[in-house]
Amino acid sequence: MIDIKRLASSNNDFDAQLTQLTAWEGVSDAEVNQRVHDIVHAVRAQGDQALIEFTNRFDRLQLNDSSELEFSKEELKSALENLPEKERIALQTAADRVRSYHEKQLQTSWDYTEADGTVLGQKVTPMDKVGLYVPGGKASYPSSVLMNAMPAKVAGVNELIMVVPTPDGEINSLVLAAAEVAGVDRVFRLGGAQAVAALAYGTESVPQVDKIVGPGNIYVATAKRMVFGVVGIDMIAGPSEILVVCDGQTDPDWIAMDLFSQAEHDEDAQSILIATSEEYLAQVQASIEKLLPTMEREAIIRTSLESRGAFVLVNDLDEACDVVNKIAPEHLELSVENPEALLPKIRHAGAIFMGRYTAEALGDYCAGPNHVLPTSGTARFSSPLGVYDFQKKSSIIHFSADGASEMGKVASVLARGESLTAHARSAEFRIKD
Ligand code: HSO
Ligand code: ZN
Repeated sequence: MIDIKRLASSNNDFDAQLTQLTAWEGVSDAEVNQRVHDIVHAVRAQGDQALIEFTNRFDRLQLNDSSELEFSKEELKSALENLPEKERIALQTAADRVRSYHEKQLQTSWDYTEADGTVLGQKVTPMDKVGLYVPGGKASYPSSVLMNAMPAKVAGVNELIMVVPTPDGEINSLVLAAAEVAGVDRVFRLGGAQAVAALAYGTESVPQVDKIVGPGNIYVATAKRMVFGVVGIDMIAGPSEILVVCDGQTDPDWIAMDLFSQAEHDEDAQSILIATSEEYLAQVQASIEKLLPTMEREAIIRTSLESRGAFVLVNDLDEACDVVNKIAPEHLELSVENPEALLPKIRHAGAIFMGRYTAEALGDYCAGPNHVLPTSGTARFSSPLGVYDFQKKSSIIHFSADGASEMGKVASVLARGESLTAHARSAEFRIKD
């Protein structure tokens, strides 16, 4: 028997229950903060030497000198060449699709000319250097290497530097192969807070980057927060989430497995099903009971479903959309006959999977859109990782003599209102009599 929370929109305290269900506290810990602080400072002060020592201490990897911090170009190439053909083709197919999708996101420079000849515009440029953190161990996902690296490459980032811990010298060869397919320029055997510090400040061997992206454990997340401002960072991701809205017509086994697919990421992941009938919820419950014992990650899925999962009963699909907007899920599956009819009502979701055939898992690997998505309700104000995260803009202002004269008068009035005389006179010098 698996015990999943039941909520119903007809309950008086439904909103409060929903808030409680989805509440997620990003962990922050004073002791971790102190340790990360010490590591970051050691890397700043001692560079490569500190990296070698921390890598020895935390990853049990003895490096003789700093040249061993980096994988060679040959190691990256052969990781890809030595993959079984099936895996190589799958990786390349996924990379091609992710690239094509992201090419559509490229933002370009623009300008316009006013009647007096003044030109205003925006110039778009890629970042010079970007760092990509890739976790080691159980969360070392080659698909995430593609999803983080490809938008940066499409944006035109000059140098993409990846760090990945290799505990006891071990590396997942698919991760290296994915780096090669995505066009990552350099890969270092580094992890934890020390890797983030190296990317943020640079060492003798590791180049200083402009932005650091990629998921990591609490040490990595804490280090990223600490160096924010020196470099840019992406969002700090919470546990994975899936919210399925179903009209009761999809095979309940499919829905059960879709819920498992995110629950298997970790115990804190959140899988929620919204449906319009009690009978259908009972069918999915039966599918879960039947399928759970067949899962390799049974224990993780069970803990996730029992601690954070839920079945939500609503009166109709309109109401389901209201609930979706309140939750603002990372992944939303609209497992209904006519998802287009619901789409206009959905305002907050990281990625929307339309119709019964669109399993969220396809989006994790090869649909094309990014799988790095806003979690924990942050889809209310943020977007999937994209090319735009690696492009920045400069404003372009080019006044004609007439334009400078006209706007000089406006600026002068406003500057004097702020008692900033130099501003006022600078503008006034350009006013024609
Ligand atoms: N669903 C995860 C990404 C992922 N899934 C990687 C499988 N591998 C993001 O929420
Ligand atoms: Zn996933």
